Amino acid sequence: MSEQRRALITGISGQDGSFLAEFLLEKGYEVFGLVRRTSISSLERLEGFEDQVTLLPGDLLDASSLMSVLEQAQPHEVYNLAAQSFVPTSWSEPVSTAEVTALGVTRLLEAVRHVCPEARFYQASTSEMFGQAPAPQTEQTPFHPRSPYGVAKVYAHWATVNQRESYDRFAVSGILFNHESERRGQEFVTRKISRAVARISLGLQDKLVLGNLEARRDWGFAGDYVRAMWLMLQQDEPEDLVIATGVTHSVEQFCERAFAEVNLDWRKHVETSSRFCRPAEVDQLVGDATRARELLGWQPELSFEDLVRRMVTWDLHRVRQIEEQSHTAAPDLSR
Ligand code: NAP
Ligand code: F7E
Repeated sequence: MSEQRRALITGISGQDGSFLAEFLLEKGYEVFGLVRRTSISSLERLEGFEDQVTLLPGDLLDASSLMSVLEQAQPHEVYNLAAQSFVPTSWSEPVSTAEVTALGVTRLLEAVRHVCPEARFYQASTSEMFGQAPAPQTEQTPFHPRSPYGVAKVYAHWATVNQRESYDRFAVSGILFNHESERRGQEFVTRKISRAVARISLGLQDKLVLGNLEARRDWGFAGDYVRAMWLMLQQDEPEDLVIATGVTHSVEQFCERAFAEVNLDWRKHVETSSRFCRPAEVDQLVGDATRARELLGWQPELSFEDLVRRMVTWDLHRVRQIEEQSHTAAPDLSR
């Protein structure tokens, strides 16, 4: 019988980490996750399968913790999904973003090289590296990042390529376009909209304030994208690939579709404020994932319309649940 495959996921508590962990468990992997210490648990997204993964304490800021985690897990595959991933925060905290999202990758690459050099390495690169570059963007499109986050990711991307070229290692970078789900952080625009739509339709709020409604993104479903990450590490030769749907929509179109799910007119509820606009914007992203389709046989399964429906449906359910709990909570009679 062949040895059970072991995978280490950094960023396991995030949106993608949770989907990837579930995916790898279904494939029969032993899954390890690097988690940093937080004052309140950040493991909500692992609900239902937390006991099936081994969580190990560590931080991309701390090289010795990375060595220790790798020694314990002895992984065949390392998926580096950890990052400061919210673009606006990268302007308010550019140095800490670079420490985690850029230098953190060098710390991890070096730790893997010393502890388990045979492990295959996946780096979570992003369409934000293309920034201002004309669409559609392919593997050949030159990078022109528009935020400290994008700049940090370009460093991390080249650090990964350089390890492959310097040490003949299996290290790849997946250039993933925006992917969303009901597990998306609430500050990202899609989730901000789906949650507000649920609350507005249940009479809990009236307005949703957004920034630039004209920005266009190539939005896919996170569950489809983690499959591509895994496929990239199963190839004979390492290759960096663009993963995208090839379809782009504006923030306004996302609003229109999401409000339509609950039969509301988005124009009556959405306002804009410069508070949510960025010092430099990425106007339009559309990925061309032809190479991934050819090489991996990968293509997205969930359409834009189904993604919006899925997110709004889940938020309606969740908001109702929270409301019910707050009404049925037993009164505190102890004082
Ligand atoms: P996410 O939900 O923001 O998750 C980020 C993860 O990184 C969390 O688990 C977070 O842990 C962890 N983390 C942050 N700082 C860390 C540190 N110093 N040490 C260890 N862990 C740390 O992001 P996501 O949407 O799942 O994205 C996963 C990766 O793909 C990120 O690298 C992101 O930049 C990249 N990416 C995302 C997209 C997208 O559309 N989602 C597209 C392209 C690339 P806590 O729970 O403790 O905060
Ligand atoms: O913004 C516009 C905003 O924050 C999308 C991360 O996962 O994907 C994500 O980065 C667009 C931008 O995602 C609001 O200006 C308008 O044009 O949801 P977002 P992002 O910046 O594209 C990439 C691929 C990553 O790698 C990142 O880690 O929506 N927008 N009004 C708004 N955005 C937000 N957050 N909030 C607004 O009110």
